[in-house]
Amino acid sequence: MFNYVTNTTFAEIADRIRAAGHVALITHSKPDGDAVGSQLALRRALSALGKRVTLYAMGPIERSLITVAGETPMRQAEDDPPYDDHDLLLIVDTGAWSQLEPLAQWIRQRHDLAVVLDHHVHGDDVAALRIVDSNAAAAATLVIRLLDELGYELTGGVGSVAEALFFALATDTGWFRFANANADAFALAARLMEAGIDNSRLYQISEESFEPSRLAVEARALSSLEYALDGRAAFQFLRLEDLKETGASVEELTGLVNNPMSVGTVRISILLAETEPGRTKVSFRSKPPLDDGLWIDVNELAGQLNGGGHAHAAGARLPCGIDEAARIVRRTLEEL
Ligand SMILES: [Mn+2]
Repeated sequence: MFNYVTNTTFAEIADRIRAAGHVALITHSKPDGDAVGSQLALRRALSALGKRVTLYAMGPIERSLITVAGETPMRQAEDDPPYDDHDLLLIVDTGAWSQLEPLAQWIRQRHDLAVVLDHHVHGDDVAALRIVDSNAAAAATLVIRLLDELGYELTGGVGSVAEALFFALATDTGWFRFANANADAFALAARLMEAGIDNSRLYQISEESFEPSRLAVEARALSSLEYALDGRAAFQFLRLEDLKETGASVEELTGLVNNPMSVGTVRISILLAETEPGRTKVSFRSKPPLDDGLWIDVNELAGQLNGGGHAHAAGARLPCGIDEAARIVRRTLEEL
């Protein structure tokens, strides 16, 4: 397997940025809050430093992310292919070809110009230079280190760099509840709040701005709940008709996998959603070990299904219907 480790320094990346004429900002398709927040922070900061920067997005973008983006321009890579004159590609929050698919071929031809900033355990040789820190709570904590290296002075307020970084950090740590919310994460949060961000505004944008269809599909997911392994595993199932009848989109399923974690016995929660006929999206969450030492590395579990993520939050996509997907996931879980 490719050795996905750091091979450069923030200082070297900062030099590359200083020397660059036109920077491309890239993240994984179907971006989450950390992905877009990290891109927005870089777009805003590098522009303020006088750089020409283009931010590319791929796949559907949740409405909350569009709200946070505000006036900052984002270019949909599928509709508007990248410019030809980029001399630096900054890829954040992923280093995996499977997550870069719409731009993968384009990036492959520019390997020497590409730089990755990532906090995932696994990745591919997508870039000549890379910083990988799986202890980082979010890609945003790597972005701030790069901005510090560039001497960027942090600004607050609506549409600011601090706001984008806070949104990234807060969403990737489940608003500072998950196991990845370490001391660095809280220290960065404090620094961003001192720069002047409205955290309750961001919370409302992220967690309290859904359509009624979200609650309707959440009710469906909860009513499908099944326990396994003596109550240690929780499964939720969303079928095609659940999405159709509630009018919920795939983006509205974000976070539903967390609900069963409120039950004490549950150590792993799994949500299976058939998003298209013959395609099932599987989300995994696990709790850090308590005294019993029992825990499941869901990154490893997802990896066996050609997916990935983090030790406590991961996902995979299976090219089959939900019943077959459920059989495969149960079998893989039991083997672990
Ligand atoms: Mn992330």
